[in-house]
Amino acid sequence: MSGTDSVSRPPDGAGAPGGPGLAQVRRLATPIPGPRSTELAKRRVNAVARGVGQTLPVYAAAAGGGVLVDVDGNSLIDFGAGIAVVNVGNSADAVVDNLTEQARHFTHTCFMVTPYEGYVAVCEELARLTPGSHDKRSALFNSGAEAVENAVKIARAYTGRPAIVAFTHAFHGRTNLTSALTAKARPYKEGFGPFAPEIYRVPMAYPYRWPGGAEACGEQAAGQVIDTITAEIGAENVAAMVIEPIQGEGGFIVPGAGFLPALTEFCAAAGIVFVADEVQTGFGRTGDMFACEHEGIVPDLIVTGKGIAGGLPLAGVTGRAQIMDAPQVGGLGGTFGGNPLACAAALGAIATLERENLVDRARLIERVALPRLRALRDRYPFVGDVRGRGAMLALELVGTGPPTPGQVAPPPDRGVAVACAAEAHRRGLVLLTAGTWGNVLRLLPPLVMPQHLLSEGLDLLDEVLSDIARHH
Ligand code: PLZ
Repeated sequence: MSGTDSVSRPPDGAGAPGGPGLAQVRRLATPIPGPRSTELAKRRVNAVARGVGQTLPVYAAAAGGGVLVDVDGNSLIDFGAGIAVVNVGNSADAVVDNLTEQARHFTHTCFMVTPYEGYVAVCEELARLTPGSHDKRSALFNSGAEAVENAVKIARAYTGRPAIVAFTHAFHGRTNLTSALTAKARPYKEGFGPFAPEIYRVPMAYPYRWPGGAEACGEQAAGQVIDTITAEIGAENVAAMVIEPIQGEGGFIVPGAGFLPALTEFCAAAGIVFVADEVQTGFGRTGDMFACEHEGIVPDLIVTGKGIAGGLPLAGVTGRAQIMDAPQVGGLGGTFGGNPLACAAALGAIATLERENLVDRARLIERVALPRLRALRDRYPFVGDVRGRGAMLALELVGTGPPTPGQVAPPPDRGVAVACAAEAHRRGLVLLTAGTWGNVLRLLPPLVMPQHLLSEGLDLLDEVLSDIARHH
């Protein structure tokens, strides 16, 4: 049921088409959700499996810059960027131009059948942009999860070892192997097992909730990780350690100082492939091109996705040539991996990131937003922690009671996070939650978001928290 009577076109004046030219204003034309979104939600119930979640009940019609316009003509401030994907904004000019140009020439040949330049060019860009000056190779895939799986395959092929080490609060995807790497049971794992074997979980250095305190967190957690690997798993059995340099879905956890360097040093000495999952943190999001740079660490393999291609499905594994070249010829691939349209979009997105200095823009977003978030923490007792880097910032919301046994911080309060997000949505602010306990509000604006929208979004967040505080 599409065509001329489609409800997916915004009403006149709603601002379509999208892209950077879209009016950069918040505007509520109807209650959220409006009638057209409500109509689509009814169709959805009978067509889409209920297991596929949704954050906001509004249906998108156009997006660009810092706004998302729905089918009822509401223009919302976008603090989500499609979960850290449209760092360069929706329908960025260079992405659209490259995409349409490529679409006119060919849409698919399969890189494993007859290769094409775009794939090679993206791999060259990945070698140039990722940390480390060593000789690198890349392989391209369709999703972050698929790329993480391939990083594990590559590390096993290289080391001949079975075990993989992952962390508490980790998220690496929803396929069987990556579900095994992912920490949180509900909604990701419950009912979906059994999961892939030989996955071992060790503690993430989570400063806010570390029993020994934030100061000691990095060093103590690294000590525990190394001891567990050495004494219980056996370092000689471990192919790879897979870690997000700043955890995303787990709650924007920035590991305690010294944690990541201690782990890379240990892995290098033990012959363990250190895999940085930069799917959420990559491409300028944290104020560096990659989050590892801030720590001064050079991963053996780096997994990218999300922000790489301005919204087209593309992901990659990049790393040391001798590790990447360990799998036999034909051992890596897939029908669509490194699709020509996605590669063309990626080259446009990367050019945009560099031309518009969007890595610096992420730092500017931090400079503007972080002090305001800290002021919220000082004002509202249910804001327990403020953290993050660049345009990847979060508030951890907590109850006011005593810490749960074994915890140093107050108990997580998912209810208040859900209430804040829902209230933000009603006011026209796309705001996402995260966290093992679902109690984290996360800010992931497109890096191109204009200053006035960033400020207005922060004002709205403040209003929301003060409203919630009154009823709390
Ligand atoms: N690694 C660090 O953040 C995806 C997941 C959304 P895919 N994060 C958003 C959801 O609820 O499924 C992610 C990530 C990190 C891997 C992935 C997986 O990337 O492209 O979603 O497969």
